[in-house]
Amino acid sequence: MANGQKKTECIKVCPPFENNSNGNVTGDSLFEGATRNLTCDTGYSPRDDNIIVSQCQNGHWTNITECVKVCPPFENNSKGNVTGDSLFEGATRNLTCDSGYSPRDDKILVSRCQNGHWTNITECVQVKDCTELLNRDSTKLSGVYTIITPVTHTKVQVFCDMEKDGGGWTVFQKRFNGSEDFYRNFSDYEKGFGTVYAEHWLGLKNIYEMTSHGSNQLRVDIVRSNGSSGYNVYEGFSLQPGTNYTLNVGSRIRSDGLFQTTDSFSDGNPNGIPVGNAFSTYDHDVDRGSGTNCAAEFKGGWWYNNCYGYINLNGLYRPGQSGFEFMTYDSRYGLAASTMMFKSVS
Ligand SMILES: [Ca+2]
Repeated sequence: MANGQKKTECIKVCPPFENNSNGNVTGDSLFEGATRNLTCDTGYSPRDDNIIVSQCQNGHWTNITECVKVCPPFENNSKGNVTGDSLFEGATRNLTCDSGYSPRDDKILVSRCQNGHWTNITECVQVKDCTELLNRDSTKLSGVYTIITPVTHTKVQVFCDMEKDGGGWTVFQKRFNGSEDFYRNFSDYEKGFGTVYAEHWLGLKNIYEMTSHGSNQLRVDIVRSNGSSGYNVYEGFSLQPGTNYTLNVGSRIRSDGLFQTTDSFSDGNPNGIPVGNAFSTYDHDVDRGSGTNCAAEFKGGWWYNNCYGYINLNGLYRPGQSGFEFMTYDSRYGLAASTMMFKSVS
């Protein structure tokens, strides 16, 4: 038996393999180099997708992952989109919200599958104004955004000023070059006109809705034809429900660069203050002048009294010219620019 005489050596064998409780490990040999394959039960998947084979090395089994629960199919967010395919441990889901919606918690945009459960992912919620947008994401810049009005849930594009005076301001009137005609009928003033990228009026309906909850500040900025500027900030800004869009404005809380006499919203010429008045246009005369059509006479749409003191911000655009029918705020001289905007403070 010189031929075929074998000399057998003793080698370490691996211990019997412990079956995974939520799956099955196959393979018989316990010798060096033997392998074990992991198959997980339905509803379970390998914790580490890449480790499903174990090998017997020097008497030890190399790591084999355990079977863990797979995550349930992810419920798509109704106001956004959740992307990601795998349901395995460690899989991720990314949330993108539709226009007009924003993550409830701005910091949670990714969910991860852990032990059969998705970690928290935030939901998409409606954003009703620029203040909310900035509150959810303090890095937002000034520009055009889509919001959803809180009453009729209408998608509206707005210009947000995210820098001035703490930011979060929703602009509802902007004039700076006379490109947009502001001598318009009631329907136009109710629904809005112009473009948020340039001169515009946001619309009484939208302003009413967006200021109908909580407390809002009003800020008015003007620039005169000589380049000087000024502003007022008031508390308690809103429009009353109904078709008259009656103006509510509270106390002036900040002001700069304006003539002393020009707190015209509340304590100017008593026959001229706009607070408490309905909104009039030439075809919708609900002002306090019984014998006059203020909007027609002074060429604007406004909360005319009988008819106005100084403020005629939607009057004709004639910078530097003197006249009652011009776009004025603190004098009889036509302004070069104006911005009206509100901010939620509740
Ligand atoms: Ca009248």
